[in-house]
Amino acid sequence: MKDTICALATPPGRGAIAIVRVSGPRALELYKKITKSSSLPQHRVFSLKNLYDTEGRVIDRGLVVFFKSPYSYTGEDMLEFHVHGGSIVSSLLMKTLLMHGARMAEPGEFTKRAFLNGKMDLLQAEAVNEMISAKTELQYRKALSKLKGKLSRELEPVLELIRRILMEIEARIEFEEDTGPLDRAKIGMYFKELEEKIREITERAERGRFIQNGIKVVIYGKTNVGKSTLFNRILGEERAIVTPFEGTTRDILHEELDIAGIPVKFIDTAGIRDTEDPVEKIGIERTKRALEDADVIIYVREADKKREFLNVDKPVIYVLNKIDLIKGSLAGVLKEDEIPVSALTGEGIDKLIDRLQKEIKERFYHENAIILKARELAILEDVKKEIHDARKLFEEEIEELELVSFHLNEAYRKHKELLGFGELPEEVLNSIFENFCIGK
Ligand SMILES: Nc1nc2c(ncn2[C@@H]2O[C@H](COP(=O)(O)OP(=O)(O)OP(=O)(O)O)[C@@H](O)[C@H]2O)c(=O)[nH]1
Ligand SMILES: [Mg+2]
Repeated sequence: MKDTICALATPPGRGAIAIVRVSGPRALELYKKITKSSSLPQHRVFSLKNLYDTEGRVIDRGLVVFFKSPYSYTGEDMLEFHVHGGSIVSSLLMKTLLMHGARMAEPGEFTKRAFLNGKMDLLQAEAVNEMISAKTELQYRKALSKLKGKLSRELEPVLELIRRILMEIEARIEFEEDTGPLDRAKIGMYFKELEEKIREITERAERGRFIQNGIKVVIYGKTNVGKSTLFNRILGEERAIVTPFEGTTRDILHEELDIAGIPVKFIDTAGIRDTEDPVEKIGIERTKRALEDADVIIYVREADKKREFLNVDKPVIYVLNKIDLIKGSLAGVLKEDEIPVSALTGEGIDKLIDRLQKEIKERFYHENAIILKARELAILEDVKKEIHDARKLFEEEIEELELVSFHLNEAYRKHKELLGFGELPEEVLNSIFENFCIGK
């Protein structure tokens, strides 16, 4: 018989209510033991019960609800106890459940069982974790639509397209004499459609990576131009130390903001100058590394400092700072591509944020971005490669259509794996669920 598992589903510690969940074939038996009732609980109806420990002492009076298999989250018989919060009540209840033979659930084990029992596909199971871990509203929205199966539905047409080509080709392989000549134009069209679809999915998944992992905006420039002041101004708090002396910032500082739904990590760096100071030298090395890692660079300068040429293949936003010190017109000082600001007074900062928002929306955001895990992105790459190989062989008009069919079958199999169909090795499953919370 399968283990019956239990876990605290709410965060530990002080709180109004704690929820303990149970799932497995012995749920009903545990219900009877803990509530000391002989009658069966009604499916999905809360009842207020005394809950007893193994020595017959009341642990708490709490709400109990029973979900009958298969109409539960996991698809198994399930129980939920809603008891008083704090650490004692729920741990006594857990202890009692364990003494009655339940086992402590592993992280994500409830969701893993839901997946194994066909209550959701793998993408949906992962979406559960993504929803809980979401830090921005956009991450949450993406997780929600994945959970509702939208992503799975969008990925499925790829299978249909592969199937169509396979049907044409395999019919030729099997019944060569009975079928007419291969309709190359038609198959070519299917291939085009298929590759177009895969390309679209890959692009949306690439954008999804930014929504999930965020981007890095590095504030860069010479010493004393006001990088830390600007950093503080953008964050709206006195995070970095500012002094009138050159070489103030040594270590890299970072702080995250949500811009256009994307988690944006702003990074303040040590200003660039020639220095003999060993600590500052290390700081400057770190600045250079941060620059390599950046997704967007904000290059800050002040009027009497020249701009160095940045040979990078990423968006650079040029800022002229300390405009409050400039007497007379800006025209003589401001370069065409620069945004004039005063980090000290706040002047021009809204323009800088607007520009940043625009840049981020254009390069990193996608209305229909999809969020895939590294494992899934790798599978998608494989699918893409198999399809590419199949089309290439097909276009070379090779005699052995078996080879084309082989690659298409591989693509089909892998794409199914992406959707979580078929047998998945235990290690793969475990690696997917190990990052979940216990009790989910
Ligand atoms: N007037 C004026 N002063 C500013 C402005 N921005 C920064 N400062 C001043 O310039 C000096 C240096 O500012 P920081 O923000 O520490 O400069 P930084 O680029 O971080 O310097 P390092 O960390 O040494 O590279 C401080 O005295 C700031 O008050 C500004 O917009 N206007
Ligand atoms: Mg600084």
